[in-house]
Amino acid sequence: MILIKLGGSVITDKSQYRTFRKDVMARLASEIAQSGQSVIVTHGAGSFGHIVAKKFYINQGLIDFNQVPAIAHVQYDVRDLSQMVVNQLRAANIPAVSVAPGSCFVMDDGKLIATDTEAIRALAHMGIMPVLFGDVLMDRAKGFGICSGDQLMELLCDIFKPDAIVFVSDIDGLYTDDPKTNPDAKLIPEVTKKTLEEIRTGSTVDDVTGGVVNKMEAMLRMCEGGREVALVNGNVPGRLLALLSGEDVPCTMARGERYDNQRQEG
Ligand code: IP8
Repeated sequence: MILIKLGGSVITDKSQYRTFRKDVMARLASEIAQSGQSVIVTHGAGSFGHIVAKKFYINQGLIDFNQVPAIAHVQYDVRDLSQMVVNQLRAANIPAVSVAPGSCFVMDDGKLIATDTEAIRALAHMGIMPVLFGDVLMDRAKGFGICSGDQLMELLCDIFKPDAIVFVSDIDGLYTDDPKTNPDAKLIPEVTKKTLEEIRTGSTVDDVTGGVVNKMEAMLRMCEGGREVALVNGNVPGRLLALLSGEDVPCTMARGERYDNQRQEG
């Protein structure tokens, strides 16, 4: 099974409030369907989440009660986006259902507490793809906070122990510098904990849950046991399908140590 996160920067226009990139989502859904792989999709919030969340500093937790209507506002918008995502998956003949993390999980000081995952497991067992997404969650310590799609990927990784993980983004992978501002920036094909420490890059648009480096850190945590975790460009038609089909494509691959290597070294 392969876990895929569709980044908000691919499925929405992050600079325009509530702009769904329907054609891109339809193409990605069809690439997933054509691959024939068993897949679970999670998605980011893009301009359905980050713009209002930033305006009302929702990731800082409860500061004043003017934030409260904004919580409901963001939750409404990201649920709307998720229905649009699911619509395109279903149009590609993938039985999928949106599962709102803010309605079934809480956080504790920013840490996701997902005690009851039975429904998610049962859906997948039944052949229905549970589609989770970046959302506003209630937080035991801070009142509320933001749970990113990347945090949910780590949860799903624990639940489903996937064979591989793919992060679909709007760039070819991790670069030595920001490729949007530095034409000499070079794509890094493989990243380890060590190479990541040497890299400094950032997102060019406002993002309340961090940029590429944060994503890479999450990816490195998930490649335990030798699992491959890829960051690939979803804006290039056919690239996701090629990756899922085992072809060599431009991307950044995070590779962890295999347990057997670790044992040999130890
Ligand atoms: O787009 C953020 O999720 P992400 C969720 O995966 C909100 O970082 C509500 C901004």
